[in-house]
Amino acid sequence: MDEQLQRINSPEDIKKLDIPQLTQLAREIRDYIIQTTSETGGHLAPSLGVVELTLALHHVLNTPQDKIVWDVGHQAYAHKIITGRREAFHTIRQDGGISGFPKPAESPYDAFGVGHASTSISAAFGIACARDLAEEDFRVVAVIGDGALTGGLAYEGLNNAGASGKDIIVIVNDNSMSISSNVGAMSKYLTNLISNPLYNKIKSDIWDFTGKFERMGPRIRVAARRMEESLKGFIMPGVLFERLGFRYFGPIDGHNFAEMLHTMHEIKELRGPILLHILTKKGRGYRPAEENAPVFHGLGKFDKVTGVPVKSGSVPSYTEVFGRAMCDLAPMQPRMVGITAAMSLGTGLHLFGEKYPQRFFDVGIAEGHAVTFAAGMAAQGARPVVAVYSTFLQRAYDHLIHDVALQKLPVVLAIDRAGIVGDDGPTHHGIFDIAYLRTVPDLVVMAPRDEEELRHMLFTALNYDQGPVAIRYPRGAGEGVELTSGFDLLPIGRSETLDQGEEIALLAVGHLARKASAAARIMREQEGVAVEVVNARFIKPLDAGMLDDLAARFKVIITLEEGTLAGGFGSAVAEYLADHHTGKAALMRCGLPDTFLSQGTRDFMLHQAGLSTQAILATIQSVRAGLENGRSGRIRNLFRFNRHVKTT
Ligand SMILES: Cc1ncc(C[n+]2csc(CCOP(=O)(O)OP(=O)(O)O)c2C)c(N)n1
Repeated sequence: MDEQLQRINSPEDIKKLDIPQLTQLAREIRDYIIQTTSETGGHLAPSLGVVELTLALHHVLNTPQDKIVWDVGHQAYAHKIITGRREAFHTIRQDGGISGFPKPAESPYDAFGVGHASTSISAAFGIACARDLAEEDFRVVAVIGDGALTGGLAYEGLNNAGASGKDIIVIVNDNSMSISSNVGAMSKYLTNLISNPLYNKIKSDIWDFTGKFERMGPRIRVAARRMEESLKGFIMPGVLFERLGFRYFGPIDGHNFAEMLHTMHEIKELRGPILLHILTKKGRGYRPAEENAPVFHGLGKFDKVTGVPVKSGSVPSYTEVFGRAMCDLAPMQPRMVGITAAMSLGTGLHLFGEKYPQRFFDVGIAEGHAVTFAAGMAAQGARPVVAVYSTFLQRAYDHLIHDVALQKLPVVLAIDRAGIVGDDGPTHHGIFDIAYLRTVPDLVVMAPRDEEELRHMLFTALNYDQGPVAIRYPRGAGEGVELTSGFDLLPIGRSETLDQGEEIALLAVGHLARKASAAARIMREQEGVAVEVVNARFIKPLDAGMLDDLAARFKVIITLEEGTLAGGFGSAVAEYLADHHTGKAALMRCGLPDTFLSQGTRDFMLHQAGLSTQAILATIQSVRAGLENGRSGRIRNLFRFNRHVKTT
């Protein structure tokens, strides 16, 4: 490690540095972030873009008494490095390591926990109000990107905070990018502010000029302010932030220390809601990231020299198969449209968008809007497919119930990253969707056993017109099965038996059906024991006939799901068995415990949770041992032994 960075143990050390030293430190921090993320993966481009901003904030503010609330938090790597986590930085996003996002439990400098977008202004305003009630005195700064500013929550925060007159600073980090290019009217508005040099020139001239008459008291500043107001009304297309109650500063160059420090020192002393608009370059200082910010937004390991991502095998991901199936189905379904909330790359919908731009809608980081927008389209006869990550669909729960399901509108939800996502950790695991979806009336919920079945499910969903359909599938590579070119219509609510057996039945959701089948094969080959395996296919409606049959024929039914056990698929089966008093089978539920899971690799975490092939095998063997001993109580205890999951 080079000179400056080695000496930075806390933000106190930053305050002593002059601009050349800060510039040197910024360079070293960038190198350190690039080197580390090339080995661990992570959110590289966002973090490189805010190095100067981070140093300037800690230079001017008195952290941690003053609070910095990062939006999304994916850009906080430099913040972590200079707030005592320099040595731990190489463990970022790994099992037992530091989080990839701000986490108050990790450091007092992380004022608010985050991972989802657009929360910073609301949270910062809450902190400001609590501060004032307690008659405390510190500054609160929300740092929000132009992408996160497309989320409705950001406006709720601005609206509330602006009218309050309370002391709060919002910094808009404008790099014109969300993950992909930013979209929407606000993005255009910000661009307009940047490209209005006349206003900016006159404005800074006025402030420079009046600044020279400081001793003449506030009167001249008041006059200048009036001039600025009328100037804005005259020259600018709108003074949105000012009308919302914020005093607007900027745009300034977010990589220029002199300008940043000067402006921040000035606004730090001002009272009331302040909005500072800074311009930055995403991926700044690393050419591959500057040139391809969408790919370098968040990625796995890569070659630091060439910038080429390390390839992770040749099996196509569920995401890719979904994206291609959308393209294949488009000619057959002329009214089908694809909708994403700023995640076209992540969900694979960009493939459809490139081929059918008229039928592709990126609505910004606005999941609730995406779902209601889809409802509107469906009400008018279109066949919308909303491609969304499980964790972000949480934002759209009321929209799904009130706007979609209640009206039985045929909206398809393609839910990617359902289950454990791995290194992004607890803010991003998609483990609640089974529990929150299966309680919605008239919603069909499916999970494919492999990427080929995903194609058939998408086809089935688009041919079902009785109401909405959700299809949940996991992160990462598919199962490597052969992909056909045709599409099959699956009977709604009908499961599929993969293996015949006796005594023990495994009833599995999604890809776990294949793992269960692999475990059953080992049992058959090594121990001569036949275990029944059923691919549930439908989480809702349940296959009642299949459940009656299993309950009548088996001693133990084991449900397997990559989702929270509380309220999950196993709970649905338990409810059915209890309500229908069917059979005598003991039911065991295998899934994720009622806790926020930590981070690590997906395979490792699945294994810890008892959901790998080996762990399922161990469970079958334990249950068999329990059955042989005739101690049913022991079966349950043995079952618990698999769940050594790490929590947050
Ligand atoms: C509710 C929600 N939806 C989607 C995402 C995924 N996501 C993470 S960062 C990001 C783009 C953020 O853009 P911006 O705020 O401009 O920050 P930048 O990465 O450009 O610095 C998106 C869509 C998220 N974190 N939260």
